[in-house]
Amino acid sequence: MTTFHGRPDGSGRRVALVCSRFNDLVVDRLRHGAHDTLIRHGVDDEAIDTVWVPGALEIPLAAKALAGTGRYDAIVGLGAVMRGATYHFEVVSNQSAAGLTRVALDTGVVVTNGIITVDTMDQALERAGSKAGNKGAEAALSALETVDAIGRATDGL
Ligand code: INI
Repeated sequence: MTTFHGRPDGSGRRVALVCSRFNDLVVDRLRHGAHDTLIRHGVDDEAIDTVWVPGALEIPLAAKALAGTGRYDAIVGLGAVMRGATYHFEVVSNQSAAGLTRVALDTGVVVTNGIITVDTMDQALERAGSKAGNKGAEAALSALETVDAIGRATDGL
């Protein structure tokens, strides 16, 4: 039996961050966490591109366009969906997550989900660099690990 484990080694990797401006106070912290994690794991600053879109619902389409360029090893979606702010919380959170999964499956490019879904601004800030860690950093780390795991298991094919 052969077992493959990915290591979050970012050297030589190219990564795109797709960020939504809605709740950008929070999203910028997620972006910062993701960027910092990529740099600390060896991704060159020049190899990180950041694209801003209006809201979480626009993240999957931008991710799909970027995946289609063939330039990126991984794409990280970063957003914040807050229940208090909208009557269509479920739509925005479910569709943005489903959209990101679909982009990954349709394109074969690693896409990770750093879109937090919370009830309040306090909960959002907790997940954007305080008590509950930084979900942007986690999504960036997951992206590097997944790229590496798939590369090992498929021998780069
Ligand atoms: N977009 C978000 O990223 N977060 C939210 O909390 C949110 N709320 O609350 O509505 C939100 N809505 C906008 C949506 O993502 C689209 O940009 C909009 O519907 C236009 O397509």
